[in-house]
Amino acid sequence: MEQKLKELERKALEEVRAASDLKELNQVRVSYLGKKGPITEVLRGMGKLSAEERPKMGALGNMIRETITKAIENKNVELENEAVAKKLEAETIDVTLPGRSVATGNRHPLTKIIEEIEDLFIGMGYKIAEGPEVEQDYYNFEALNFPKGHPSRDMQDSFYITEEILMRTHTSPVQARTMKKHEGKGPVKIICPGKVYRRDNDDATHSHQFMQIEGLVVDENITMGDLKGTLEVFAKKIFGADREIRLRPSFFPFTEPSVEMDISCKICHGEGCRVCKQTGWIEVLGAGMVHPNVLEMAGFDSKKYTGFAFGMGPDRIAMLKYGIEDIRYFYTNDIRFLKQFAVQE
Ligand code: 2U9
Repeated sequence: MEQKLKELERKALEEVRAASDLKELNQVRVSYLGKKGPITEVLRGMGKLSAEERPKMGALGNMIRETITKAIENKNVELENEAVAKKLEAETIDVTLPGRSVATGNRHPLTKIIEEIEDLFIGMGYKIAEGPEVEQDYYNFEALNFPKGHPSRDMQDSFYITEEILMRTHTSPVQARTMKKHEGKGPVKIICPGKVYRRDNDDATHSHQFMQIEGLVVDENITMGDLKGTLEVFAKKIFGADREIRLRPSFFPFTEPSVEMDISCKICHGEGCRVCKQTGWIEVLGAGMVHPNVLEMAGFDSKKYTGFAFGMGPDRIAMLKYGIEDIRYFYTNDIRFLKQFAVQE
């Protein structure tokens, strides 16, 4: 019996040593120390032993059980430590690795240019005014000195909803509405950005929907000098301090006199080159003194009040500033085009 017990001890200790994880170790514990295990089985035969041998074998059995229990406990600690070490190793984080960059978007080039222009005029005391894109014929044309049936209407064909309702062809109706709200009292000093619509065939320089920013100042003693000074500040801020401006006579129904503003060509500085079509100048915007008819229709006394107005297309401004060749790039949302404006965000 002694031999059988010692043999069991040897085998059990060997199996404990060989256990590679906690599950296997538990199996060893159950198979050797359980109630139906081989040690109990061997000790059951003690009845056949002499009275002298019996307590000896009982004590040996208990000692072996204890030895195996201790060995299992030690192995348990060893395996647990191993498992923790393995887990720690697997989960090690290299804090020196560079982080993954978060993909961010950027403002649309038109939004950028519009916000830049807005900031400039806000700095000069202007307020931003907005209005509906679906507009009444009255505010889009009539109030701006385009009478019904007048040839001046031919310059701006629109998309009509009904005979009297259309997609606005410019942001000028916002100025007309704002002036009316002032009930004949100045000053009015506003900047009106927004989308406008024209019945045009799309090509590199035309789009049936584009952006406009128009400005309007109405007060006593406003002169053409105020207009010229304002436009000069605008041109130098947006295109660079080294650019010159010039005003050429023009015609708009809502202004009299009307002008167009050019800036000196940045490539040839006025000498004449391919970019400026040999003129030395590049056309940027239109402007003028508010027509007395427009002042009167909006409820202002044209003997007491004068005003200036200007209008520009941010699409054209952005094309000139960033050297963009085709207006359609703004509206087709090719990510490769848009991503180029992510700098300085
Ligand atoms: C009111 C009175 C006057 C706004 C003006 C222009 C000249 C002009 C065009 C430039 C290019 C628009 O984007 S574009 O096609 N605009 O040339 N706009 S003066 O004059 C106004 C507006 C409203 C009540």
